[in-house]
Amino acid sequence: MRQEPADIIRRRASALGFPRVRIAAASPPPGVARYDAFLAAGRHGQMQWMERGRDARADPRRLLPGVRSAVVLGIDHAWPRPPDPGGLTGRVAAYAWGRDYHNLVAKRLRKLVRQLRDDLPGVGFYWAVDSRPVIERAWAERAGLGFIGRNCCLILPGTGSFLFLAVLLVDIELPPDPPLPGADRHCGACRRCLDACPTDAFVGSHQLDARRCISYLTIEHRGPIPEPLRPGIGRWVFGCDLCQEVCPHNHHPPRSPHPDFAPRPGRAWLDLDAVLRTDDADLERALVGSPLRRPGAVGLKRNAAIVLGNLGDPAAEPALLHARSHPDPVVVDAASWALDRLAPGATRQG
Ligand code: B12
Ligand code: SF4
Ligand code: SF4
Repeated sequence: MRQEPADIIRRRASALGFPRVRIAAASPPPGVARYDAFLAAGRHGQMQWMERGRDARADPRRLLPGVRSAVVLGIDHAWPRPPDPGGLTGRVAAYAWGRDYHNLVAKRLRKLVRQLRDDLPGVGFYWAVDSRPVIERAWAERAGLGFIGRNCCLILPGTGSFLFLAVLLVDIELPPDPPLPGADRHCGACRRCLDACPTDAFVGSHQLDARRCISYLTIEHRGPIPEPLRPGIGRWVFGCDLCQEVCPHNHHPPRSPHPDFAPRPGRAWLDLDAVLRTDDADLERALVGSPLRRPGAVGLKRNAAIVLGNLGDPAAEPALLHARSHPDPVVVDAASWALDRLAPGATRQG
């Protein structure tokens, strides 16, 4: 029996470890007005690439001429958080505990497209995960994979939001899936995420000012982190999960079927003393293949110093003094700030 293209795509995606597959019509592209408002308000901060990719997001024909459908893939990454080791450690957002999903998902998407080119000769594809100019959550919402919560995350009722998204644009028409039924598509009276954000990054429901978000500050932002925001960073040395952790949809996330996203030793809680004392090149080498590499050694050391300042433990003094002689002024600034916040009893040397 001849298989429909949508069935072939689902079957191939599932065999490659992507069982959550939903389809949306490509026209008109979703989310563009919200995206423009985000940029117009400057909420993207230093993420200039969001401006550069605006036109392709608004018109996906620039990515794939004749695009008719978008296939949205959801990839679960939830694993239980390893226990808090205490001491001079900082928290890492769950998505970064294992292998870098960018590499892993991109590799499988390339394979998927190769297989589909054989299965469906003449059909055009364009794949995207994270850094390519596609508004993934808006497509996922339209395809009925989940709904967008007040915390801006794509939430699957009964599963939660600890999942990555990827999109495959296709230049043939595929039967679209319906959006989730109305009753499943909203947060109701809940506002926990908005109240939980320690840096007041939410401008309102479904609206984030990235410039205040710990995830942006610790991963994307270059240079010193504005001082008034440093205390709110608390123990987050890379990314932040607070607005997801408080969400009732995330209380029992199913365990990811992908062992690559399981926490690697020492990656859910970073040893901050070691981060500050390790040579920059060695630190970056140790983080090859991990999302933790994104801020570079300087960014990670800056974050580590800020968390140590927030912990206030005098035991951090030697590592902070060491960081204060780092060649990059961003690390020196963060270390000096942190030294000033250590609990009384710490001896200031040097
Ligand atoms: C830039 C970016 C960031 C920025 C800005 C985030 C933001 N909220 O805008 C920063 C660095 C802060 C960030 C943080 C995080 N990110 Co991020 N990020 C992106 C990226 C590359 C672009 C997002 C974007 O375009 N933002 C601009 C705003 C305006 O767009 P948007 O939030 O996507 O919202 C659109 C739709 O949701 C829709 N929409 C919004 N609200 C509503 C409401 C209704 C009712 C409707 C119908 C539609 C709608 O319109 C919006 C604009 O078009 C995407 C990947 C991608 N290519 O899409 C990943 C992505 C959104 N991030 C992701 C993740 C995992 C995170 C973090 C959880 C990481 C962490 N733990 O630290 C946090 C979560 C912060 C948060 N609460 O949003 C995942 C989200 C998975 C999910 N389940 O939602 C994505 C999809 C990456 C991926 N491929 O998996 N991120
Ligand atoms: S990721 Fe953290 S800082 Fe960013 S909006 Fe959510 S709770 Fe706030
Ligand atoms: S915490 Fe509540 S308001 Fe926030 S996304 Fe989850 S259900 Fe919606």
